[in-house]
Amino acid sequence: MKEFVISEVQAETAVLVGLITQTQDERKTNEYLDELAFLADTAGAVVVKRFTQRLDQANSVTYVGKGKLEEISRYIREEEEAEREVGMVIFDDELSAKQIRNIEAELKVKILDRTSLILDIFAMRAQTANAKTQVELAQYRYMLPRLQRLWTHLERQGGGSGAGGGKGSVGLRGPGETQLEMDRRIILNRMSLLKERLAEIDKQKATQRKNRGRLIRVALVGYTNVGKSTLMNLLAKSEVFAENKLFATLDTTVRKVIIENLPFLLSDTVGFIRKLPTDLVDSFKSTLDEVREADLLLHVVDISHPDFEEQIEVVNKTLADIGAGGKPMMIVFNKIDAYTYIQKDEDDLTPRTKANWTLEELMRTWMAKMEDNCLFISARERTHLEEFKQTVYQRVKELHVQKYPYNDFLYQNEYAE
Ligand SMILES: Nc1nc2c(ncn2[C@@H]2O[C@H](COP(=O)(O)OP(=O)(O)OP(=O)(O)O)[C@@H](O)[C@H]2O)c(=O)[nH]1
Ligand SMILES: [Mg+2]
Repeated sequence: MKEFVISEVQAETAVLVGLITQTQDERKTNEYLDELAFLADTAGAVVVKRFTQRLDQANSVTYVGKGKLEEISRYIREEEEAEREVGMVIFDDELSAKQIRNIEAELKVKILDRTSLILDIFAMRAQTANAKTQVELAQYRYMLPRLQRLWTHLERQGGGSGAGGGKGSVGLRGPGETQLEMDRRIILNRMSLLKERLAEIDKQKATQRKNRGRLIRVALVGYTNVGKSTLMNLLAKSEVFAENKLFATLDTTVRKVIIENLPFLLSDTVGFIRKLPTDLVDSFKSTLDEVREADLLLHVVDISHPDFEEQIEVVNKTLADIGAGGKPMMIVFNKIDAYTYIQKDEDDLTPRTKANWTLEELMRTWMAKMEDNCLFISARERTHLEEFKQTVYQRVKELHVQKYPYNDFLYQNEYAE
């Protein structure tokens, strides 16, 4: 009879706020807010309203202008009167302690920004000791300069349920009350303890990696939700958690994969996203070591996403930031089954844009650009999977022969030339 029970717990509602600036036009802002809504959804909140404002740059005191803040405040009060309480307001950019304090004083609801929302999802997703330690450290890094507001904030709202607990409400998951009642000094001590613990884990991981033998290491990298884990599951016959939520994978999984006679190591790792602060990326150092030490990167791209080209850039930039730029890389365009384009009428004389390109046109362009160093597949429909495997086989074999010239377990077979 379970289906007739109406849950008493209502999802928390969220209002999103973003800016249209000189460097971020309206279309871009809307895309960012779509992504922010997806993040909110992943965290378990329902977006009920979006506010945007044109400003040259963010207001240093209140992020949006005074008038806009009042407009948001009015909206929240009206919703309250109609008994639709707004649970939180989420800002698309990282807010300073000052901005949070001022905005909270005016809006009187929970205030989150993109970073704290992502951290919240990370806390919810963290499974392994390594991931949990990394998330906790990242949360303290975020909190430390904002400690003042967290004190007052928590007195009113009550704490979360412990790092990685996964319970509690959006934005308050993570280090719980008792930990937050510590002063700055104690938090700093805690941070150095976490760092020591991570250094210990790093050492263990480095030893593990050394003991893996003479195998080529391939890493799946890419934007979040592009299908890395799905591909990993297909290749490694493993069971890595994959779903249509952001940051389904937080810790790295490494599997031994054998294509024909050739064994190699394949790792699946955390996805990247826009506006991810560098120090947050730094917190995931040991997770990202796998990427840093890989011999070959398979950069997975969701070709059905309208913004996939910007996502490619974000991933490339993040790779460079973590010191993994310049590695041998292949682009794997995934989700070709979901690719759509706008067909133009013959009498439509407006210039064609990329939105009008057929999959074939897009494929031709990218193959020219990447000098054939790219593939087009659908992990879901298993389209071109065999070609994909063959190409990976060839690339891994080349690298293997280069790196381990005296290894003799490779022998002729149908895949080899
Ligand atoms: N239409 C379509 N969907 C796909 C394809 N491959 C994966 N997906 C879906 O895309 C979503 C994300 O897949 P994941 O494998 O979890 O993606 P990921 O890159 O590991 O994501 P994170 O771990 O969150 O960074 C899931 O709902 C998959 O079912 C594909 O070829 N076509
Ligand atoms: Mg994944």
